[in-house]
Amino acid sequence: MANILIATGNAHKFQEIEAIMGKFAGLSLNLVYLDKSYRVEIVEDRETYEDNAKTKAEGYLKFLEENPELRAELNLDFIIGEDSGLEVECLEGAPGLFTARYAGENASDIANIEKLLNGMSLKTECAENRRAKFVCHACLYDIKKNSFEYFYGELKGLIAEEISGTKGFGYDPVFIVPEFNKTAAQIGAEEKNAISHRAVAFGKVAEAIKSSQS
Ligand code: ITT
Repeated sequence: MANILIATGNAHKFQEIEAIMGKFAGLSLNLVYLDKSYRVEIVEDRETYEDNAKTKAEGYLKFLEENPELRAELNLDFIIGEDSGLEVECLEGAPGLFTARYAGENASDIANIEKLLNGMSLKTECAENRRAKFVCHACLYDIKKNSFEYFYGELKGLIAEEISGTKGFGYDPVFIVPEFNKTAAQIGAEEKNAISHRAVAFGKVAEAIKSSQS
């Protein structure tokens, strides 16, 4: 059994990662989530997704070093940081690294979506090209080896002109998944978790953990 802390404060991400890794054959995992009540402070100010993902893993490690009882109780083997984002072609890759805070620090999902749709409606290129992708970078910190490894996944799609669907989180209500011709908020969690950027990256993480155990 591997004990793994997912270094995120986003409960939706954690649920998806749990569903994705939980289904991985031949792996026995205990995934841990520290909700917002733990108040782990992370400053996400790096210039790449990889560095931000590493910063999250290191930030949670530091938090556990300051809380030795919790650290002993969790008895972790790995800490995984994840940084993800949305890149829209006609906006030259924006919102990119700023995806979570596109409409400002602590912006709601709906405020971020509105900023995106308004920005796209003002750009002529966006009338013809609504291609976009979700990207996911995971940083696997192996506590015993004191090593960091990086894994990547992406999901290509299109930005809808309006919101549809109530499932998922973040930009899902405007992200059309071509395979289903529906937004990621209209398809079920099971469908999303089979093909998403997070599913691809965390499938690779699961493979790496599996091979480190054998
Ligand atoms: P942590 O840093 O605590 O993990 P966060 O939500 O701030 O949580 P990120 O910094 O990685 O995470 O921001 C990624 C943002 O990209 C996220 O808040 C969503 O708005 C968006 N996003 C990422 N994956 C998504 C998905 O599967 N569906 C919809 N939006 C997604």
